Amino acid sequence: MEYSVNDTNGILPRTRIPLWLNREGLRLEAYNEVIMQGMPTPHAEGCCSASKGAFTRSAGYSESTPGDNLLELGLKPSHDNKNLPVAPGPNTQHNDILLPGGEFLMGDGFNEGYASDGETPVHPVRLGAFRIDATAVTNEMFAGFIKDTGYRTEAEQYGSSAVFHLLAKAPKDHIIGAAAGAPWWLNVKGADWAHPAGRSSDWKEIPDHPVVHVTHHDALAYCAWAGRRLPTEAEWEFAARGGLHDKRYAWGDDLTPDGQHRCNIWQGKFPTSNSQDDGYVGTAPVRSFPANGYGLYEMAGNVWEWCADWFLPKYYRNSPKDNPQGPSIGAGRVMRGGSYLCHDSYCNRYRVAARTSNTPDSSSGNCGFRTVALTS
Ligand SMILES: [Ca+2]
Ligand SMILES: [Ca+2]
Repeated sequence: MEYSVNDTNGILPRTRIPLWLNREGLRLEAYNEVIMQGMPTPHAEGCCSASKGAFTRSAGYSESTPGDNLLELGLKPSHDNKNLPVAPGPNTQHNDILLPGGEFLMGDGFNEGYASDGETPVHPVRLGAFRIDATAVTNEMFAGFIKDTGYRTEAEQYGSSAVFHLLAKAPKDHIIGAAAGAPWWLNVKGADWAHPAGRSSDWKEIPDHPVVHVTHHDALAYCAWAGRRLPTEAEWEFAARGGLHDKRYAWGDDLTPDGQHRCNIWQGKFPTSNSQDDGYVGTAPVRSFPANGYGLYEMAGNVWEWCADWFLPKYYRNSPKDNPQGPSIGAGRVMRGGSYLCHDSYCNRYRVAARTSNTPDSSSGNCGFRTVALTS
């Protein structure tokens, strides 16, 4: 069934629109005018993901509580995902790695982060042992969850999700808007985990790529089903550092040691020209790049990864030393590692200390997650 932009009002009442959309109306013209005539200067926010009021909200918005879908599954949405009921799926295979824990220095020791991200002060953190996935959760893994539960992701409920403009595979009239201030993000009807680039794409074409278009709520639902949890931000950074101390990246201080790409980010001129020197303009299959010292793949780049914590830029100023769990409140949930859209010129968040966030009901084509075992 085809829809035109004018039909949108007839479609949206049975969908939900993420909270980060606002009411300024559809902006298809933004796509036509800005994409075709040249992009505005990228800034440090819009490259990470489409959120924070990025898209426009259309008429027909229906208020409903994020997490409804969890309740339908019998899974209670929670600010503490460790409290979610354990309901292991029958075929979940998580190839995880036991990390010893211990004390490390968390935060940016190079003063290279964006001040608004709050990567400093560097502070000592002590963790117990934990088991973390070697890779991000893949499309095939997530499909097992969907098949077993019938869960509908929030992007499926909303009816659309954010796709980077060079990647969209959808009828033109599925492009229902572009993000204000970051028009390289298109709001694509029919984009969801199973259709990562839009309706004309299918996860089965890329089963070993990380799942994307999953909200924080969706990630928690998966974890509850799999009998696992999201890593805390501190666990994520400990894992990303791979046993190295005071290093910029998961493998050392040089972005491309010996001229070799160690992660999937952006080469070229963002957001219009990607030379794909690292081999990929969008997501890469997991295990495409060398593992870090702990045997963990793509901690940098490829897709952002949700963490359990709420995000507050000032959190490091007085966070506890032992096993910090994040602040009790925040505007969004922490995301770590950067994505295929990162480039040093505007978003160097593929460093191990880099952090950003998104609202827990936001989804995009460059954010997924990996999980941690409930017991080590
Ligand atoms: Ca790339
Ligand atoms: Ca990653």
